[in-house]
Amino acid sequence: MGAPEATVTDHPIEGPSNSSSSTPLLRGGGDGGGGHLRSRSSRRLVIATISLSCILVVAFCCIDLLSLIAKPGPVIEHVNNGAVPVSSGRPEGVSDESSHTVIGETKGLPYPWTKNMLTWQRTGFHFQPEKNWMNDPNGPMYYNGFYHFFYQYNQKGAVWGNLVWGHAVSEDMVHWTHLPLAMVSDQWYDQNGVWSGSATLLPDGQVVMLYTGISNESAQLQNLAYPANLSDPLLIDWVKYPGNPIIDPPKGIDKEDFRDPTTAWRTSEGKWRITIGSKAGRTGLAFVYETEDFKTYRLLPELLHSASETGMWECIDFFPVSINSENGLDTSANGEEVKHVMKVSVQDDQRDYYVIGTYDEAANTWSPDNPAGIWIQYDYGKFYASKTFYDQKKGRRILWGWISESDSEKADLLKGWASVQSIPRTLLLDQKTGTHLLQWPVEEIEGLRLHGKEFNNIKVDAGAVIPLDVASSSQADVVAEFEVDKAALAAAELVADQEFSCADSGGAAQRGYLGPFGLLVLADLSRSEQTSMHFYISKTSGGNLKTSFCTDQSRSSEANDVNKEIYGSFVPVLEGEKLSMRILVDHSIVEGFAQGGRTCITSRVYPTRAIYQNAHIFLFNNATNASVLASVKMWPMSSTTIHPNSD
Ligand code: DQQ
Repeated sequence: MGAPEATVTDHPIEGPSNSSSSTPLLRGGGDGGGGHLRSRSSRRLVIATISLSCILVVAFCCIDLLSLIAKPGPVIEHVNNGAVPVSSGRPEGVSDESSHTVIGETKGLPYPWTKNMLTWQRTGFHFQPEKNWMNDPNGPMYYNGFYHFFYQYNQKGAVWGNLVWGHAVSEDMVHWTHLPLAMVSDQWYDQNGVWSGSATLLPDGQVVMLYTGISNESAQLQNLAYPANLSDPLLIDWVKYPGNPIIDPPKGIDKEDFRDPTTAWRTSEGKWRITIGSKAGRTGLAFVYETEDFKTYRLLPELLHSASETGMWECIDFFPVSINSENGLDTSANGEEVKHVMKVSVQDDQRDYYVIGTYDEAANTWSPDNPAGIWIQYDYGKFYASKTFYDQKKGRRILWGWISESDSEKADLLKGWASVQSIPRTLLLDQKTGTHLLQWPVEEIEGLRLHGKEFNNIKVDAGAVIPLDVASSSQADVVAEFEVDKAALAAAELVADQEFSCADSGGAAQRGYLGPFGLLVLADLSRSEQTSMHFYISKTSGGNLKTSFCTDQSRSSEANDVNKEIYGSFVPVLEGEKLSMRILVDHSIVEGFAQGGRTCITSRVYPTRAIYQNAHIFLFNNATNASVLASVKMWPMSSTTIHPNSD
């Protein structure tokens, strides 16, 4: 590891330049469930610009659907910097899978992308199908020596539609072999799409897959599938249960608002429960069904949870985390040393929110620990429809998330693919804060690190930008720590900003007393293009210092038809902790993890110049009064091996 070779320039960062054989399942049974709503909770949820706050107002009581719809609800504030959402063609009434904001396309000025530029955008170590459109992760699991990954896939093109289940296997979640499609639309109940679902491993080794089928009449119906041959470790062939569908939408619920069954958890009585997302009016709902054989289900009278004014809940995830161990927990774990996490994917804003809480199995309800019900985003950038699974091989819980594009659909068609999956992340309760989860790239990814470089204790003066002497950083794993000058921190109490929000800030170009400072990645040498990952320290009205972790995409590309938002959020920094970030750069995707993964941001950026050998990394400090001491480790990353489907 060499000493830093650093060049200091004294000009601050400028603002944007422009700106059927079957495996038997447990006992057979009769008809599927049905039923009606009885208990409801009314909640007041306030989602502030960056972190989402849910204020629970009251009372569970027996009321009907209509009164539920009439309840007051939360306010969701959208931040899109005035840009215009553009649809990728998904029909009305269901979520717009690519509700990204693009700029120039709406002005009829598509950017003249070259083949060279578009080719560079494809990732080196993130999971992608060989071509075409992908969205949600489905049914991830570890089974008989292989990690299985299924995903929403359009085999007919690089736009949303015609959804079936793609399938790939891996021994390490890094190197993948693509397999034939696991499930296609071949039944009346999934004729219009094989939508998202989850896997459950039964104690006797059987595998249960539950998914939503879109019927010939556009109804969202829940279905059961299972491997045709359990002794095939690749689980190539899947069988749809002849008694499908197993669950219809409940009475009073729109047939297009009922989807995405979760992994099942086992109750103390030995029954299994799943939750399914829905909505009534603007109230997001989590229905719970109980089953003994996965063929017949009973709708439980209580909702697991609900929140007014949140709209449709997609891809709910519900799982336990340990309060005192570093190990992940099987989905059925419960007890005094366990907390339960509820994650909902809010269709309206295409973001994933979680809350840590307590599950009362007897009452079949879950409630947030914090009475104010603070909802936190898994990721403050592009990260949606995520799903966890318990990896019994290594005793950990793994999170996968869909990272959509934020360029134009035209560009996606040109490059022939759209969407990436996040690097799988190990998920743990942050025992220090108790309020956050820690997300961290699976350790296997470190096997891709090539010869690294280390830069220790580099003083970055206020206003300085320092290039790091590393080879091209199109594929890199970067770990950085920052210490802010103590005198400046003390003096800041007098002058620092009252309130700060990444999205409303000037990004990396802002000049504040204590920031921003951090890293610029995917930057060409003249920094005509750059993407920041930075910290900004501000003073709250109570007089405390508050740290935000942000990314600034406003100068990430010369192209005019890509998203250039500034994202980010507050990150808790505890007494004695240094500020730390880890960044995975992989061509058009940049994943950032602050303070061990308490706050995460994923960006999709599409540089036109800072590509191939012209992608560099800089340290920067745009504070007006504070210097920072930075230490950086950086590894170029090799590419994963992807074996094509040889079918
Ligand atoms: N995507 C799937 C749905 C799910 C949505 C369809 C979330 O099952 O609700 O592709 O992205």
